[in-house]
Amino acid sequence: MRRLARTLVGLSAATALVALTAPGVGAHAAATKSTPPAAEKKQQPPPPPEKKQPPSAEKKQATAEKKPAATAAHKVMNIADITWGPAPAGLPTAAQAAVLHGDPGKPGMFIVRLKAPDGTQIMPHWHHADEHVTVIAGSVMVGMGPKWDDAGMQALNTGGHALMPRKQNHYVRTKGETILQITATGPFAITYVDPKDDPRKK
Ligand SMILES: [Cu+2]
Repeated sequence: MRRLARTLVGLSAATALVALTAPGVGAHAAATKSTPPAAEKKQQPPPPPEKKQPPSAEKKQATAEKKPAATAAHKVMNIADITWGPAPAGLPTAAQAAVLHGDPGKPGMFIVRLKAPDGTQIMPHWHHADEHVTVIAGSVMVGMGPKWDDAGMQALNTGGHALMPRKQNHYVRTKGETILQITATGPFAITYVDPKDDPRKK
């Protein structure tokens, strides 16, 4: 019994590690771990440190973890799984888009990827919501303000992140084939400072 209790302590301490290292199981556990700890605590009684066999303790935890997973389906997507389509109207026609999560046209958080060839420009524009831009591949030059100004642009490289606050005018130009990930809250729209720059009006 004493040996079992020690094993259990070791097991619970190791659980977090297993969640990070075990493939498949790890992805699921990592996703459910994002639930606020307080909420998780309410639903899940603290794991009894004694009397339980390791397998049943594990089973109990797995059952508890299924609850938050019901609100958002478990999803694993690699870059090869992404299906590209035409970019939404309002963006340069050379760009392609893929929705990873949510729907930019509806209320709520969404994640979209944009792929564009070298030299693609999105002229000064703004949005009604904060726009988080993460560079997945390639890089972009980013500028702020209502008028395009090469001298004021900053490089945002692969792996970089930028926040364009709501109503902040901004503009970008890709360097090399670039993939951007856009995270924002819908319904999302793009408004050009100069309507003549709007591809929908060309
Ligand atoms: Cu923008």
